[in-house]
Amino acid sequence: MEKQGRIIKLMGSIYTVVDDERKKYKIKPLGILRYKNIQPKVGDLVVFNDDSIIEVKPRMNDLYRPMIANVDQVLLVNSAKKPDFSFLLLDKFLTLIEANDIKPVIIITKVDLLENDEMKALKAKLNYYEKFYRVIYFSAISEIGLDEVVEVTKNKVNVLAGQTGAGKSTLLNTIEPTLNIKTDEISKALGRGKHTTRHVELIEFKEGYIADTPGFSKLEFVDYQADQIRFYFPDFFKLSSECKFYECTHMHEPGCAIISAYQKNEILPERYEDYRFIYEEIKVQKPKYRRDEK
Ligand SMILES: Nc1nc2c(ncn2[C@@H]2O[C@H](COP(=O)(O)OP(=O)(O)OP(=O)(O)O)[C@@H](O)[C@H]2O)c(=O)[nH]1
Ligand SMILES: [Mg+2]
Ligand SMILES: [Zn+2]
Repeated sequence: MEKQGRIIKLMGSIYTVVDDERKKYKIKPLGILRYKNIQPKVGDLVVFNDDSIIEVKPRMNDLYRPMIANVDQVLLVNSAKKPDFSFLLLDKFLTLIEANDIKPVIIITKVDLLENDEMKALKAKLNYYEKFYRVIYFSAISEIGLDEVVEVTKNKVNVLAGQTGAGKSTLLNTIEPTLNIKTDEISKALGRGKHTTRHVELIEFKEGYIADTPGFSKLEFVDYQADQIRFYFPDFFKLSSECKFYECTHMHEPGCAIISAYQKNEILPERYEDYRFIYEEIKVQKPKYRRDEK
C-alpha cells in the first residue's frame, strides 16, 4: 500500500521515512528515480511503500549545504562572545538564507558571557533587525530565552545554522536534553578536528523537526551575482522603490535611497557596510570557483 511521508535521515543508501503516525521505515528509492535523475534528500515529502520510495514531491525549497529540503525556517545561531559577535557574519548568513527563500530566526547565544553594558549595546544595534526578523537572546547556562526558542520552533521544520562553536548543538541539547548531541568539549577530548556535528538528520521535536548542522568556518557565495544581493536585504528592498534608478545597486548611483538613509543613520551602519562588503566580494570572485561552471 502506498503511503505519504517525510525523509528524516540518510545513512549510506538507506533512507529513513516517517509516515503521518510517526512510524519509521528504512527503505531505498526505486531504480526508476535514479534513472530520472531524482535524488531524494532529507526533508523530502515522498510517496512510498514498505520497500521503496516511489515518488518525490516538488520541493518548497532546497538547500545545498546542508543537503536538506522543505525547510520552514533556519535558526541562525550567533554567539555573543567566544567567538565574538560579528555583524558581517550575521549579514552573510542572512543573505544566504534569504537567497534560498527561507525564513531566518536570529538567535544570539552565550549571552551569559556579556556584561550588562555590553548586552545593552548589542541589543541597541540588533534592534534594527527586529523590524524584519525575530531576534531571540539565549543562554544555555542561565536558560534565558529557552521558552522563546521552544515556542518559535514547534510544529515546524527547523534547521540550525551558524559559525562553528556558536553553540548550535548545545542549544539543541538545552531545549531537549534527551537528545544528548555531541558538543565541542567531547570532540576536543577525542582530539578530533573543529567540527563536532557531521551528518544531517531531522530530529523529531515538539510536533515538528529540527536539524543540527556542522558550523561553517567560511561562507562562500559561489552561486550568486553581486547584482542579486540587493533582493536578499528585505530592509533595502522596501526602500529601493525610492531610488532614482530602477536597477539601482545601492553602491554608487545618484539618488539612491539606501545610500541616503545610510548617511542619515536610518540604516544600521554595519548593515550597509556589510552589504557593500558582500557585493565587492562577489564582484572580485573568480568565475572558475563558481559551482555551476566546474
Ligand atoms: N557560556 C556559554 N557557553 C556556551 C553556550 N552555548 C554553548 N557554549 C559552549 O560553546 C562551545 C561550542 O558549543 P557547540 O554547541 O559545540 O557549538 P556548535 O555550534 O554546535 O559547533 P559546531 O558543531 O562545530 O558547528 C562549547 O564549549 C559549549 O559549552 C552558552 O549559552 N553559554
Ligand atoms: Mg555542533
Ligand atoms: Zn539605491
